[in-house]
Amino acid sequence: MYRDPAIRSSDITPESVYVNRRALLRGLGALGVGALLSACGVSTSPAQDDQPSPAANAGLRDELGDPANTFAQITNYNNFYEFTTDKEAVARRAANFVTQPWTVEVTGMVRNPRIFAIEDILQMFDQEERIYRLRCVEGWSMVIPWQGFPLHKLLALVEPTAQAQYVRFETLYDSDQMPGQRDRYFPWPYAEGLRIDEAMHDLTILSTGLYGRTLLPQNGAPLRLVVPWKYGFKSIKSIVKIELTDTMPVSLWMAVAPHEYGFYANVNPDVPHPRWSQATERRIGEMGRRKTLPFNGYAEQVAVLYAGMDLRKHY
Ligand SMILES: Nc1nc2c(c(=O)[nH]1)N[C@H]1C(S)=C(S)[C@@H](COP(=O)(O)O)O[C@H]1N2
Ligand SMILES: [Mo]
Repeated sequence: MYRDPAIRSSDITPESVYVNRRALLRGLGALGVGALLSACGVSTSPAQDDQPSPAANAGLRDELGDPANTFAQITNYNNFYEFTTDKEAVARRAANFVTQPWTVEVTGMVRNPRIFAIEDILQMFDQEERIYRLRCVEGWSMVIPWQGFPLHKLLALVEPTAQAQYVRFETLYDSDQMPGQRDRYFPWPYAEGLRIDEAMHDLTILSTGLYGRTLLPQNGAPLRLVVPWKYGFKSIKSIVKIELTDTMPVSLWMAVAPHEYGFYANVNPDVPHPRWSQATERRIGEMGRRKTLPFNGYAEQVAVLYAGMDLRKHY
């Protein structure tokens, strides 16, 4: 179980810095002078890693009014099996993960296959803030203020062909850096997939940071997927390859336990995991449990994608 570390007084200032920085960025957006400022040498790119981390949650809430989890919670309770299956040890084990240089290959059924350097990705797409709930299939959840950009913006650049019906994502394979990949039980590298309409949905983002800071290794640096209406395992970390295809991708979890983890993995309180109920969840930092919402609270935006589908069959 995660325990909140004691808050030091030295952590108080950074919170106000973060809030002020957000206000500044909002102001810039409203005035549309972001480009002008860049030309003047004022950077609007994500903060560097030497910036102190926010102390509490900077007063942030999601659209349902739920307060954001703290930076400490989000960066010290993680699932990233490439490093360890111990959620509270991922941060330490991943600390020296090398994310530079880093490239992302976007290929398959596209007109313009392309290899992006991570610097290009950061520079080409405006980094938006998206405060999303993350619901792990294990029954815990958090609220995370991501920075990132919609996946559809990247896909538009490579121009998927008419045959492309799915998108497949792959994590880096490097068992020297990721000792968990020596565990022969799993078919590494970690892979995930989305239907093309899910991938094109505006809620689906590629994230590059959170709380105004560059993504840390434990959260999937330098680039990870975030699909907020699906169980957390769909939000694949440290992506090196994105492939457009006409065949439904087999994710790592589908390969390991197909009866427990399906392709869709939409958050659904009415469909229990074979070994536990999905009706409730434990929000990290809260006592007790809260009710799990259909599509993790995003039904209004995404239920239409699954009209006419039997969501018990397509779990
Ligand atoms: N490559 C990779 N991506 C992954 C995982 C993983 O083990 N390896 N775990 C998934 C699971 S189960 C969850 S709940 C989320 C957790 O993201 P977070 O640690 O940033 O909260 O990452 C997902 N992405
Ligand atoms: Mo998860």
